[in-house]
Amino acid sequence: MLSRSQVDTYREQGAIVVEGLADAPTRQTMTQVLADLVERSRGVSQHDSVFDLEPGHSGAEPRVRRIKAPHKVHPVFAEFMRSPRLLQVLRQLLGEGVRLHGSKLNLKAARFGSPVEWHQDWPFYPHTNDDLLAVGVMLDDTNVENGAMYVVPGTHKGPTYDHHGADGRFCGAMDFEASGLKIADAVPCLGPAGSCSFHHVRLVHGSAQNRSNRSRGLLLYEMAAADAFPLMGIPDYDDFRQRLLCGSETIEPRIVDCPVRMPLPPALNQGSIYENQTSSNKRFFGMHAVAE
Ligand SMILES: O=C(O)CCC(=O)C(=O)O
Repeated sequence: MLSRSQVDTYREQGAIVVEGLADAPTRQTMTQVLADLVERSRGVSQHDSVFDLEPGHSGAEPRVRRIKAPHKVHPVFAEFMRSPRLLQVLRQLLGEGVRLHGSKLNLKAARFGSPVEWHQDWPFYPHTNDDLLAVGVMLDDTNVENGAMYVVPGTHKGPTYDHHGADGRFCGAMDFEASGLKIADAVPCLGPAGSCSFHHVRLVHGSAQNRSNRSRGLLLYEMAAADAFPLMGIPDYDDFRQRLLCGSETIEPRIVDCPVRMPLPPALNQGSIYENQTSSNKRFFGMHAVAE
């Protein structure tokens, strides 16, 4: 359960980190499942519905950037998102009804784990109201060296930035330098393994390449208030209903006036944020060679 001051910090700054939400057995199972999946990726040569591959991936040297929709890949990821401890926190931040929008697991492996360029999640999946957030379950001790996610506090109350690059297509990345935001205001979400970050859907965030010798797994669940309906539509209503984690179903969306930019025309490179961002013409973080 969050304290009053943690809830206030989330409302004012748009992000909090809560230590100890995922216990050691859960984390160890997740880490083992992940290692098994990376092993399985030896037989995969292209991005598919489970694997987003790092540049340089091969059967001999498997390099996985992301596991897509991990809650569909292994029960440990589906069980944690329904755990009473997590749901209690989510109810405090989003209200009684909470629905999973999606999940992903960004591996950020030691030495080569890719950066995620600055962005807001909101333009990827705008809804009728902005009571949405992402939970980031830290699978490893997370610090600046192994590629912690940075957030810019307060930006969840500001504009929705242009994520459309130079050619006018959605590219999932904003131009940080043009935004007027200051890098000195960005703060890392740090914590021991098992901590969870909670960041508002409109908060500006991003993370650098992992140039350290330690991995940085971040399991992300995108969560929405049950009365937030996706503006891009509901392709499968049964699936939508099954993703309700707590509270009651409603067909009456709550509509709130917030700045929206639709992810249209769609990104040239579909599949994941990493793929979307390859068409961005501005790189803040970029990839760096790391000496052996
Ligand atoms: O993995 C990270 O550091 C950031 C992830 C993120 O923002 C995303 O995947 O949308």
